[in-house]
Amino acid sequence: MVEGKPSKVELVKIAGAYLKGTLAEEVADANTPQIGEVAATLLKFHGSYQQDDRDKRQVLRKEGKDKAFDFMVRTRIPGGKLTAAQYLAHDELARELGNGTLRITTRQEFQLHGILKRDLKSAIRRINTVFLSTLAACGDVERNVLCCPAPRKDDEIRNALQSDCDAFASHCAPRSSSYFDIWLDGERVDNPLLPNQGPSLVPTSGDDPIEPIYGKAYLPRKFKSAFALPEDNCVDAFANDLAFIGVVENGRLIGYNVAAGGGLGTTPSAGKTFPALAQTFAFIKREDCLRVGEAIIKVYRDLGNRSDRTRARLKYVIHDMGLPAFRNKVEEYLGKHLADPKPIVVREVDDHLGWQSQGDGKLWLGLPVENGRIKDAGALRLSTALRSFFQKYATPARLTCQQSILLGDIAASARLEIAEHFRSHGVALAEDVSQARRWSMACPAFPTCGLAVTEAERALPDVMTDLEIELERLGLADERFTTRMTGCPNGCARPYNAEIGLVGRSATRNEDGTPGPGTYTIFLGGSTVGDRLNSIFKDYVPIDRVVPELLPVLRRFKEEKQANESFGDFCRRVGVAGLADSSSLATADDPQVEISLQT
Ligand code: SRM
Ligand code: SF4
Repeated sequence: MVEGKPSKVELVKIAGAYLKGTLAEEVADANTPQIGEVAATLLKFHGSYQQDDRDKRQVLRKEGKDKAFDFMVRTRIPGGKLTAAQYLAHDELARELGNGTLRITTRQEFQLHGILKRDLKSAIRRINTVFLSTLAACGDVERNVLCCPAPRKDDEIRNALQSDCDAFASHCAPRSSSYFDIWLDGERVDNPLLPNQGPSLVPTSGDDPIEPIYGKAYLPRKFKSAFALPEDNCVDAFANDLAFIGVVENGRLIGYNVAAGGGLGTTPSAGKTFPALAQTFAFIKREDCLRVGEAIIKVYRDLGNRSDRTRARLKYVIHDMGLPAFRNKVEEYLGKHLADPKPIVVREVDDHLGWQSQGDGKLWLGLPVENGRIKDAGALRLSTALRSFFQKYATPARLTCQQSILLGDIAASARLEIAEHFRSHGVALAEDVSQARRWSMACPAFPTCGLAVTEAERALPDVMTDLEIELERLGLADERFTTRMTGCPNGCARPYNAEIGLVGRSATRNEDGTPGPGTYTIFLGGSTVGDRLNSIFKDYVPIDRVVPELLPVLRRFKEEKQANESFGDFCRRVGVAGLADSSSLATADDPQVEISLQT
């Protein structure tokens, strides 16, 4: 354990007496639109962040007014599994209490934005009435547990994977009663996602009677887990603190290779921080999943850095002590030896979009949702289309880690009608979207995220339009590669293992004082399956220069790529230094490249 003065957040957690603090009183106080810093820290564990509208910040400041405070509310949805009623409840909340939009996150959850303090309790309560929960969607605990969401009814392996995910999520949910006391007036909704009150499976002397897994100070920082299959790493397992990679023998899921220590957040100015991918260190049987997961969480609980939050993730524990010593520690907590990992390779990723067979005679439709934002805007009426779809068909759905939605249980006879329904609302189906856009993602950034330095969600669509034009011209429109943009280095859209990562670098301002698009670091050379970090190609690139900077590299890829070589693999083979010379391949008939060579 790293010795040192506990950070402010550690003191808040201890004083908060199991996530209670003065949260209930501050939320109920009708005299202010915001809550204090201490209560806001505890609120995160309950699934909500206090934010303010950053588009309005500058103007309000000039007028001598306070920030326009509101709240983001995140719903925990293990494996992204939803019913139609749960979807419709969120849709209603977004329109009645939020900013009218709903956001699918990179971790299979929903976020509501723009909830006012006076509506916060009602929003959280209403989410619970449809048997979902916001508890532990944020905060220093196990977050939403990811799982391949494909609703294949005839696939025993996926069904087993999804059921292990559900059990793990329930086992790791915090057990204190504060959540129910504050938001549900003490009532415990009969919710399958709420904490399993069973005993600790790996008891340690440090166990707390109320929170046996976490203890009174909870974890040093957030903790993220995922369940994946080698042939389908759609959850981006290696970006997680803990990854269970399914091992299949004779058509049965017999267990998991366990990987630990993934995490992408970094502060470029602090050399001690870095993105890392999870490293595989053991094989476990399926039945040991909860015990091993709990042991790993407890090792982290006890050894994680509680004085410096920038170095508090599990990846730093493993980096500092080494993987073999970490494995020994986990074995010590478990009280038994772990087997070596099986020789399996994570080799593919499926976004599950388009029309697909469920294996029970029905279909699912995987609908791409650009950057996860469900909204009505101009000709796009996605929000209306999804609402009327769920009202009419009442089918279940799944959220993906690529910020999209799978609509399940569709009769083959309804296929044409449903395709027409979405298209008539301006919604593109998977086959209408370019490969480049389909495999792109952006985090929310402005105006909601308090940490954003640049645009992301609002900027990426135009970048993709420019990129699509160039890819078409180069004859590369069918290439599949991942492009991920974030508004700061925290990595919420997982840019550091993408084939093209665009990470917000420095802020700019528009003429009216609102935040401008900013400049970006371009990273190249991650892999499609997410098992490799990328490298910096160019830094401080203004948004309108992103595509011109990429163009010479794409041209060279077109000329020099080897058979079946992906864009990420090509960039890795040539190396960023070699790629930087690619501009010599630019031609004069390329107007964008001319500009880039002139300046
Ligand atoms: Fe994230 C903080 C949004 C996935 C790494 N993330 C935030 C906050 C809460 C900003 C804040 O602290 O004030 C953002 C809220 C913005 C808003 O307005 O909604 C935010 N993160 C998101 C989401 C919504 C992005 C998205 O495009 O979907 C994702 C929500 C996932 C969920 O449902 O739980 C989201 N965040 C991620 C991921 C990707 C993942 O987990 O697969 C990462 C990288 C993996 C990792 O954890 O390292 C990620 N978010 C961070 C970090 C950096 C953590 C670190 O170790 O340094 C922060 C900053 C922090 O925690 O202090 C952060
Ligand atoms: Fe906010 Fe940065 Fe995360 Fe984007 S990457 S949501 S800007 S914290």
